Amino acid sequence: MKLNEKIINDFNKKNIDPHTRAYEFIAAGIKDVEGVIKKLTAFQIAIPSWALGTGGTRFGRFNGVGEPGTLEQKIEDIGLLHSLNKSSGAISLHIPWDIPEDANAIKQLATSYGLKFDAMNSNTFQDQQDQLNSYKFGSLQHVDKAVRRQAVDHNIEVIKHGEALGSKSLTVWLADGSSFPGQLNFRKAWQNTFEGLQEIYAALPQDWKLFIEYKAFEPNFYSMTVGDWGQSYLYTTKLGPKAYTLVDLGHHLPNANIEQIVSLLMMENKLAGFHFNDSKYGDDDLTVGSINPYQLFLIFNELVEGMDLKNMNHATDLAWMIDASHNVKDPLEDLLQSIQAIMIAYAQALIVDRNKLQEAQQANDVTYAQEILQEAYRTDVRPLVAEASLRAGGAIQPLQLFRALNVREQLRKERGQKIIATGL
Ligand SMILES: [Mn+2]
Repeated sequence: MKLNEKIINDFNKKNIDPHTRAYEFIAAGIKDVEGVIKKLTAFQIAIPSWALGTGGTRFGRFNGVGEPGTLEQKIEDIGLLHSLNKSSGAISLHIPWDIPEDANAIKQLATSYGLKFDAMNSNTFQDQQDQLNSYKFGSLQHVDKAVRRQAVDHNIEVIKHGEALGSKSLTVWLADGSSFPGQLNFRKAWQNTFEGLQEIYAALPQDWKLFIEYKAFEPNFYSMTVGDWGQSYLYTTKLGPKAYTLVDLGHHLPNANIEQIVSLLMMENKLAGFHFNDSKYGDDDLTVGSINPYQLFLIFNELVEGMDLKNMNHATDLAWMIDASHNVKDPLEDLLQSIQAIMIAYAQALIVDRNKLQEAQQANDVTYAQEILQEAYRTDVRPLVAEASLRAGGAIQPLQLFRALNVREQLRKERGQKIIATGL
């Protein structure tokens, strides 16, 4: 399903008056509102191919309807999201779930929707059909060299698929670890993993980056071989300048200070970027901003401060992606909500008065420092996000338009009731 400009323009025309009133009200109080809008317009968040279908839990999965059954349909869905909000102009693929039969045709299709290929993702956490060796006891960490070889070769194959599509990075997330004390020699597991990562790193094209994602627990429950940012940082530092640490918001132990982690990784030029989601208890993969929007704002506050300090391009110098799972909501509606939440947190971070914050910090004025952050956080910046979308050709209210057009019903008619998208 493709939206034409007229549908979006008609919708915007109908809703323009209240928007203009709200926008002018907030714009009057912001120093460089045009600069803020420009940055919001440039900011793009990649959608992973596996987030377009209904996710499951280990207890069950309740099918959605009209889900994308092919890579082409996944691209079509992200194209639809992008036409609605103009902020989701990239797709992140997962191998082997998304192996393109004809890379050029897939590339052309994505370009026709204005989409780029973000990081490629390898999969050594499941066994595929006809796979020679099992990953039951890990992949790169495995005690058996043949399993490690297979995992390294798979990652190199993923790089090749990515090269054909114009991707520039590989994300490695390992489920490796142990579930019981005594199961694993930690040092040997670390060394084996490092050796594998070195081989993968050596296979990177000149202009590629390697992202090492960490996770505190699950599927292994006693130890994870890349369990926290320290372990990831150890790998990425030893590997070299093309290796970076990737932060997934749901991959920490409860109450971890993620904004501090982000700040320090940026200080060391080792932050790859983000997998956005939200959580209350663990790796819940909930809609971004649905549980803890203040944390999301504080993270963006550190990101903006750190990126500006290093003269980085907010939109392109770090990798931005959603990594969520949708068990009870329509995946596309959920993604629209997530993107909106990210844009809101980013806009709030952009309007923090950094000079005043620095003054307050230098003066040990704790109350005022806190006030400055909360002033930005408590500002309703939704009209700024809507204005950015409007100027880029998107909808003022993407979710409302999605509903008004009855998109899911259209997709059900086109694709059918029981298509199961590949993914988790
Ligand atoms: Mn992730």
